[in-house]
Amino acid sequence: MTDTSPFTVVAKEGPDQPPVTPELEDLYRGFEKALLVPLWTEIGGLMPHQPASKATPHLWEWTTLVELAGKAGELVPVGRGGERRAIALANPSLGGRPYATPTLWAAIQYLMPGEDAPEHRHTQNAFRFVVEGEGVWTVVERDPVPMRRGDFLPQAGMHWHAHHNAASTPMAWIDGLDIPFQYEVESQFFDFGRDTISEAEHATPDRSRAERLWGHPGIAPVSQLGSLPGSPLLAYRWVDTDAALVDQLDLEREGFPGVVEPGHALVRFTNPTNGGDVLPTIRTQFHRVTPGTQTAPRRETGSSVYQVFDGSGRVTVGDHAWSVTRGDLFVVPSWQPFSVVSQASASDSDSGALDLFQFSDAPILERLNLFKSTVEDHS
Ligand code: GTQ
Ligand code: FE2
Repeated sequence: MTDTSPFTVVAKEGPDQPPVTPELEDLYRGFEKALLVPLWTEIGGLMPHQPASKATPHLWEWTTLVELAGKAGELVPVGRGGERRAIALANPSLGGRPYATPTLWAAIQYLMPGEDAPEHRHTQNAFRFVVEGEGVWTVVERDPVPMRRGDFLPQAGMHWHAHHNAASTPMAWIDGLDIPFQYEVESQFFDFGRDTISEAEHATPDRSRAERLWGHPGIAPVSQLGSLPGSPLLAYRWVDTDAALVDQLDLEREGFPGVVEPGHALVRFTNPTNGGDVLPTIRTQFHRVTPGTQTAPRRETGSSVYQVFDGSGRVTVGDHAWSVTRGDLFVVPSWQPFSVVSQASASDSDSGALDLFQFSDAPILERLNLFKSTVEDHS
């Protein structure tokens, strides 16, 4: 490397490569000085024959996350500046960045009894998903929305939001955001809101105003019609998700279509204004795999993060495999084959099936005509 260049142009060996002469070396040093890289030399993995993700398949156990988040609850206050007691999953091969995948942020967030996370807004699209507990209300555009086990709560970019814990116990949940994607394309804006929300916003209604307006299946408020890029429905409740999955599997038993493959119900959370994904950059889905079922290995461009909501099983991603149980989170990098085996659970609190919450960057890839998926045969 020369004194001025941050990189080295390395001659490649091969029949179609020029002989490495002193003149060629001079040319390459000239490229370095001028900050130029010729395509015919060793650039390294820039145009692979198929996606070769930098991310590694990885599993984070929920028990570990909750234990560490609980300690943070005792030691680290939540307030302006830090903004959130959120602890991000850092993929082991993404250079120490707090990224679960090259595009997706996944974090456990934790609020102690009575605590408030201050109001702010940002271009990053976000959601919350609750695997256990209740007592926190997320306040989006001054609308308090209760959060309970199984609930999915999207919150599109640039909406003001704060959270408060009205219960006498701590609460943990997961956040998914497009932070790494927006960091990469440099599109972020962020504003502080009020340090403390009003007394009225500390209310603890059973349903949000958003649900009263938008939470009726197939029915929309006429004065609000028109396609919105993010879902105006701020909570998708567990009773509804569970009923959709139960019905899909019942229909399969009765011989009617619905399931994505035998023993595997799959539903997507959609935006009631246009039927598309709930967030412009993030797709969210829920899987139920009946005990004994093995899913066919599937590859997709783009990356996913999964959280086990219920049940237990064995997950295979590329050449990694793990036994998983409630709350565990794992990453499926681009184009890595992914399959699960649902195992009958010994725990009484589990329903028996393996329930998986999934989020991915599929809307980005689809919009750019880069989404591709294949299912492999298995027997
Ligand atoms: O709850 O507002 O995990 O702004 C990361 C950034 C949560 C939030 C995160 C955020 C939030
Ligand atoms: Fe936020």
